[in-house]
Amino acid sequence: MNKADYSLMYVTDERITEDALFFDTLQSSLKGGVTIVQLREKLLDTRDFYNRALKTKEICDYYNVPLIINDRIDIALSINAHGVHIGQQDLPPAITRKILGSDKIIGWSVSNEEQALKANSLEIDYIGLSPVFSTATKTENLEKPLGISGLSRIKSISNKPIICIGGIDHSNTEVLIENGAEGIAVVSAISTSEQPQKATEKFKKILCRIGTNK
Ligand code: TZP
Ligand code: MG
Repeated sequence: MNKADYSLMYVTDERITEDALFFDTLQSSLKGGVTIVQLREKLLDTRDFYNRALKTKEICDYYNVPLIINDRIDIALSINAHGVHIGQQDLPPAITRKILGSDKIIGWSVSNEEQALKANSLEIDYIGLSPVFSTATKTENLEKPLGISGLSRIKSISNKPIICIGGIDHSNTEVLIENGAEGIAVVSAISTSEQPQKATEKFKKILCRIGTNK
């Protein structure tokens, strides 16, 4: 059972290091209607990550939108986040489930068929399929873009909701949903927009039109 609406995930941009701008952009995405937020911080030390997570949780709670934390199970637990997003190099999903219990959301990054098949028997809530298109936002540990054909291949063998990430913008959202994605996860198309709220609203419109948005 889905623990959240995964249709439009805003993944925060670690390149926004200034707090004021970070929280402004977050609020705009929430006002625009993102359905879930993932706090992804690779550059902050633990205390700064924790402080940012605390405030992010407060803001997401105000908008009644679930918050998940990238990589850091300890930080997710310490702020009572809704869950985590973990990658292939993080703690194994089964261990993560043991630590977090059954109620929390666990998303797991998947880049190929082998990982997708493995995901089928794991207690995870969604797979984060990446990268679907080429992106400049993430450079480390990034496989070749899967494209629509890759999404279709994974969709045909997966029993988990698929959230696509990597290079997603307004022009390629529809084709992902049409080919089986449950949702999209977006960094730069929201965070680098001059008007993040409008950019989010435009995603919502597309999702509503094709019927994935509740
Ligand atoms: N994981 C796979 S691609 C990616 C992450 C975090 C970055 C996606 O960023 P953008 O700007 O939406 O392409
Ligand atoms: Mg990770």
